[in-house]
Amino acid sequence: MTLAAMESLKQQAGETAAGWAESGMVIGLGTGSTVRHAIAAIGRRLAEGALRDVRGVATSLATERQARELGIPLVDAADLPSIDLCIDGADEVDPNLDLIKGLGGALVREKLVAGSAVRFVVVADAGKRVSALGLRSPLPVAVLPFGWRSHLPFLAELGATVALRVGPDGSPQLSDDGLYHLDCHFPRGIDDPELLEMQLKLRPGVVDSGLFLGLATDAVIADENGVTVLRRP
Ligand code: DER
Repeated sequence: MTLAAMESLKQQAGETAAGWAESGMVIGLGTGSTVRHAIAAIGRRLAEGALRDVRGVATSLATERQARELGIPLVDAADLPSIDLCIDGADEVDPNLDLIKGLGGALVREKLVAGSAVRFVVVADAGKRVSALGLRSPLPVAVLPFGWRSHLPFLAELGATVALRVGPDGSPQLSDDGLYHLDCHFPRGIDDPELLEMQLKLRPGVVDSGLFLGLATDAVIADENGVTVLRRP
């Protein structure tokens, strides 16, 4: 598939989800190349007057910048209110709408915002669909830089091959919250995502994992034949 064709799928998914935004809503704005299209469409609808009194909660500095450029009013994240609708991309989507997220580097904020939302809509191209989590994407785990190497034997014990995420200059990439990401490859996929999530969350120094289990209510998936809307079974 060409880059332009892929971009068009992302646009269709993003714009479909943006159509669910209603006046007066507080909307969680995810991070990534698919949800950018949803944010752009919300900005357009606001500018045209088709939407009013919408406030956004940005999940990253990049999203905050985009929203400000489009004139989407933002809520101070410190006052995180209950969110009517959250729209975000994903790295993997399984048949239960459980997700792997975090390759975009914003999983901690994304999970907090998605977890505060009444409705969490995932937007993705069909290439993100998997039969089981971990088959295609590594699982990002966000950790404090302090003592980060101490997690390597623990993660290896859980079956992961781990890569510290680095920037173009080879130095560790810091998230907006000053965290490192350990990208965990599970060669045969993740057997028991709930158990793995619990093991990760109990580990001191681990801030959060890219497993988004039971959070998504809907998914908008685009492929060459158009857009499919899925609801959590
Ligand atoms: O969760 C993430 O960090 C992902 O990267 C996700 O947002 C998907 O991004 P994409 O739409 O750019 O593939």
